[in-house]
Amino acid sequence: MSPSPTAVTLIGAPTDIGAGYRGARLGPEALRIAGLSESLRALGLDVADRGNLDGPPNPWTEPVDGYRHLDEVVAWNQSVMDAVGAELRGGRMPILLGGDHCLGLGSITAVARHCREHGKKLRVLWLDAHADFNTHDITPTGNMHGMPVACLIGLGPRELTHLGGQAPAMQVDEMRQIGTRSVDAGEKQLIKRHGLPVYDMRKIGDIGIRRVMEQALDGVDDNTHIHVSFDVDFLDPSIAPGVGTVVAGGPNYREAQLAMEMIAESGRVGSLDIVELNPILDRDNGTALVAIDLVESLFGKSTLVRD
Ligand code: EXY
Ligand code: MN
Ligand code: MN
Ligand code: MN
Repeated sequence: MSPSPTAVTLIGAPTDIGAGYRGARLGPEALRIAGLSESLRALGLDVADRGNLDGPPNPWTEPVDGYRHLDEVVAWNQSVMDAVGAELRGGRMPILLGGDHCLGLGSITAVARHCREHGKKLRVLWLDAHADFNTHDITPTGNMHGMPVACLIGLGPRELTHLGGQAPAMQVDEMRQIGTRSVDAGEKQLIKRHGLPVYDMRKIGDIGIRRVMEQALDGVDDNTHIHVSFDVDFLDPSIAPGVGTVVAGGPNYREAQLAMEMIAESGRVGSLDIVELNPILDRDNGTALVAIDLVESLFGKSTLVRD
C-alpha cells in the first residue's frame, strides 16, 4: 500500500442494522448527494464508486441473548469485509460509507488481514463519542453498533470474532480511541481490564488535541497502515446533529480539523470508514457537508497557509 494512496473507492453500506434508531441506512446517499466524490476528485484523487452493498433488511426486533439482529449483522459485515478486502487487494483505498458502526468490524477485519498478509503494522484511529466496547452480557441495549471494538479484539460471538478466519482480528494496542465521552459502566470495567488505549474528552481538555494526536500517532512509521474509523458522532452535536446517538461536549470544528490534518500529515492513511450519519435527524444535510469537509482534511486539504 503506497502512503496516502491517490486511488480511492467508495463502498456504500446502506444499513442501520446495529443501531438503536433507523435512518443511518440513508447515510451513503446523503454523503453522495453532499458531493463526496466531487470533493475528493477536486483534491486530485482518482475516485471510483462501486455503489451500495446488498444485505438483509432491518427486522427491527428485540435482542436475543443480548444481541439485536445478530444474523443480519453477521451478513452485512461479511459483505463489507469482502468488499473492503477486494479494494485493498486491487491497490485502492476503500472508503466505507455507513451505515452504523457495527460495520467497522467487517471493514477492520479486512484491513487487519491485509496488513498481516503484507507484513504491515496496523494503527486504528477510532474517532467516536463512544467506546463501542460492549459485550452481550453487559450491553444496556443489545444494539451491536456498541460492540464492534470488543468483537475485533476477540470478545463477542464466534461468527463475528472469527469473521476473517482467525481471532482476534486485531490487537488492543493497535487501537487508539479519540473523543470518547459516553461509556457504560460495564464497558468501563472491560476497557480497564483489557487496557484499551482511550483518549477521552477529558484527556483532550487536559492536554489539548495536538498533544493527544501526537500521542495517538506515536510509533506510526513507513510500514504502518492507518485505518480511520470516523463515527460522525465524534463531533460536537452543535456542528454534527445528524447522528443517532448524540453526546454533547465533543471536539469543535477546529479541533476536529487539526486532528484530521495531523493524521493526513502522517502520510499513512490506507482505509477509512465514515459511519453513523443519520440524515433523518440532520438539518439540510449539514452534517454530511461537515463530515465531507473534515474528510477532505484527511486527504490533504489544510488550513496551513503555506509560504
Ligand atoms: N454504549 C451504548 C450501547 O452500547 O448501546 C451506545 C452505543 C452507541 C454506539 C455508537 C456507534 O457509536
Ligand atoms: Mn461508534
Ligand atoms: Mn458513536
Ligand atoms: Mn458470553
